[in-house]
Amino acid sequence: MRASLLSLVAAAAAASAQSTDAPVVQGNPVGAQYLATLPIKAGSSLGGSVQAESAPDGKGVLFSISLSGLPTEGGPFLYHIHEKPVPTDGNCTGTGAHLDPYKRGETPPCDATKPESCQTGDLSGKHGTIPGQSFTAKYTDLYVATSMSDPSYFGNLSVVVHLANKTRISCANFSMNSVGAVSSSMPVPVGPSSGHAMPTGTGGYNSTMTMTMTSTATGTGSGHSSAGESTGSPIMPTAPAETSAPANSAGKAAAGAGAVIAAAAAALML
Ligand SMILES: [Cu+2]
Repeated sequence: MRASLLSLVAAAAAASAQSTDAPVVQGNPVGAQYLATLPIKAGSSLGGSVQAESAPDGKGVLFSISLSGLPTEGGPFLYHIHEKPVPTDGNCTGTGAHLDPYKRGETPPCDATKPESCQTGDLSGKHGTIPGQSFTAKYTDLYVATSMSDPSYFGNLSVVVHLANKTRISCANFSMNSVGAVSSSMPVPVGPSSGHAMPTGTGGYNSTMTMTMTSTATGTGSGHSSAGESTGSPIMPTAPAETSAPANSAGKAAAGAGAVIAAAAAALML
């Protein structure tokens, strides 16, 4: 039965590994900002910019798009982050395909109601095409990164504007305005979880450990250890009863073992 449960879990894991969905990008460096400015070519009035900066909570990237002078025909227009920068000759064909680190490919077309399933660089697929000759939009895309180590990083890539028939009518490289600050990871969960486990799991036996910790903690004056002191002290009154009645302590040990099993079971369910 346990084996079948395990194989079920393995099958579920394999299924999710096959998925091409893009993960939500967390931890984008706060304040990171990039800007792509479309060059105005001779004989064309198309211009504008795509500004991108880390969302304030580091989850995804906030885009501010402002374009004007789009053609009177050939829309609705598309725009994407492409997988390569614009070459020095300015030829938009050199930008290659779309940014697509999770390899979902061009087909089927992006379903905007499932943005995680779209090509990461398919901004107009996820957030809407450009209907007219000028366009402004602001939105957060959760699947692109301002962290250089992330496969969805776009800061060294380009944005390309297309006619509806995919013809590339303009392109520009992103340039960095600010690299941003990487927020430090918080080791908070360790404290509370070990604090809970100690009283349940080992009961009275552990109270001596807690007390030793408390006495050294007063010396060093750590704020976190003094929080442990308050959970430790309620156990103290049970300690004398334990030493005076050996039979009782065996019962307690059994109860303690039960608690350990329950805790282990709870851990497995997580
Ligand atoms: Cu494109």
